[in-house]
Amino acid sequence: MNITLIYFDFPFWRAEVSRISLFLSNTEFEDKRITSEEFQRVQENGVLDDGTLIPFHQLPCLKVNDTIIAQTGAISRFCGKLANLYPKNDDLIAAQIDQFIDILTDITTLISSTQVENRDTDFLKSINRKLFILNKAMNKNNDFVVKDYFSIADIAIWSFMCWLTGGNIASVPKDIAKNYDYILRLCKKIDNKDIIQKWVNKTFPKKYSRNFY
Ligand SMILES: N[C@@H](CCC(=O)N[C@@H](CS)C(=O)NCC(=O)O)C(=O)O
Repeated sequence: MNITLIYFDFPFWRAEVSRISLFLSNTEFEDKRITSEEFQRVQENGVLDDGTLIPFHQLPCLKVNDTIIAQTGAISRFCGKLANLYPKNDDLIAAQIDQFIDILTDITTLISSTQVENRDTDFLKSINRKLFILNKAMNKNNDFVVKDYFSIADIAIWSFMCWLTGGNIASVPKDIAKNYDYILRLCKKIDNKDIIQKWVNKTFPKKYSRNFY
């Protein structure tokens, strides 16, 4: 299989879940990172400068041989299966994993759809409400969010929280996770995995801080 993951040169969860799945599964892939200038053209025309079709004019996109796949969830599930981070034959586990990917999408949309100048205390309250709900929905007794199944949902939550606590989102304080025990516990666990450390050392920008501790 010839695989190319297309996104920006930034460790955002929408792409990281799939990049890490491919890395963890030892699947060779091209980690194609485009500039914001090229992305402006993609938004307009739906093609990369090299002619690759970007069907919904959005990123991430995955190219597998001659087939292009769009949408974070679809791409994550495909790559997750290659890494045994998503089940091939267990619909119930799969659905439980999906629900966590989907709530991260909801929170991401909540943030990205709010203009920086409109981020007041209600904005922060609504983010905290979502984190409170996510924390409450997490499994208290098991190692990972879905029972003992290490999955793309764990990597997605960790990566999402890297972004959320990184100090780069206007009006979101770095210590926003401090009251959410289960989220923090999971993030520390994922952060301490050798494979994650390897990936972080290999690809993360030096100044990209994570605040789980
Ligand atoms: N529903 C898409 C949303 C992806 C998305 O919003 N990507 C952003 C970059 S992080 C984007 O392409 N924004 C431009 C646009 O939506 O036109 C997914 O789940 O992948």
